[in-house]
Amino acid sequence: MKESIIEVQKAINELLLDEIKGLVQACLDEGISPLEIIETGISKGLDLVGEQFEAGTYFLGDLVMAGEVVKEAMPLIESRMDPGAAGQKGKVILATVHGDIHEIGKNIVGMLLNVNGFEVIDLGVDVPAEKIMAAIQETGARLVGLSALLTTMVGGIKEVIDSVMEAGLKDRVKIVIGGACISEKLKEEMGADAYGETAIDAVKIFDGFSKAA
Ligand code: B12
Repeated sequence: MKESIIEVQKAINELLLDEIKGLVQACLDEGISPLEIIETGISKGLDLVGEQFEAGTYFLGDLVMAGEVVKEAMPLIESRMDPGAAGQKGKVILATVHGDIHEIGKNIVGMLLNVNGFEVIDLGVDVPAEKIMAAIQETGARLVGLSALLTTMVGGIKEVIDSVMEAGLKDRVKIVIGGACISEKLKEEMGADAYGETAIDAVKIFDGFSKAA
């Protein structure tokens, strides 16, 4: 792995707010793709932060700071992504489930969907099922992406799926789930239409559904 991308990982792990932009810029100058910076630099750096939190060497304030460090870098990365043909592949409603305020992964998924030609309706974090249902009804979107990182909050996914079923929309609306605590097994248990491990998977899955629609 290139030294410059390891520097990005380290800067996230060490919460270096003032240095992150310069380090990301160095990666871009070396020709490292925005996607590689996200997947290998930023996400891996956040995994290291998570490990320190689990080990008890980092606390909640450090997690907050890690989020801020990533936010500092994202506009620069986003500015280097090829803009897609706006919205032509259809609308995707995105949300982090009720009770969960993790947004970085969802935002990356949204950014990639956007540059790949989807119109993204981002409802934000801690979104209750009713709000997601209302958005489905109002916008006519047939694709929904739900993000969840907290094991204790995955019930929020089931609530959305049950609401879609109750409204008689299960055949029309496809629900794709992802986030660090989600698995293929959980997807089966919840009755979601697909599970994507990464943001790149998310694009492939939504592409498939939009072609089939
Ligand atoms: C940063 C962080 C925070 C920040 C988030 C800041 C922000 N603005 O988002 C803050 C401070 C809010 C936070 C809070 C908490 N956190 Co936290 N957090 C993290 C950390 C370190 C990184 C998360 C992250 O952004 N990862 C990087 C992104 C890119 O990864 P990702 O979200 O998984 O997304 C990728 C894929 O999953 C996928 N994806 C994501 N969404 C979707 C959606 C779809 C549709 C698809 C297809 C794909 C997809 O694509 C993305 C890119 O490839 C993780 C550790 C970790 N390794 O995940 C802990 C972690 C998730 N947090 C954890 C915990 C426990 C908490 C707290 C409960 C701590 C506390 N005691 O209060 C609170 C909960 C607050 C709440 N109600 O939500 C635990 C969760 C354990 C569990 N399984 O339940 C973790 C795993 C840390 C740990 N190892 O213990 N956290």
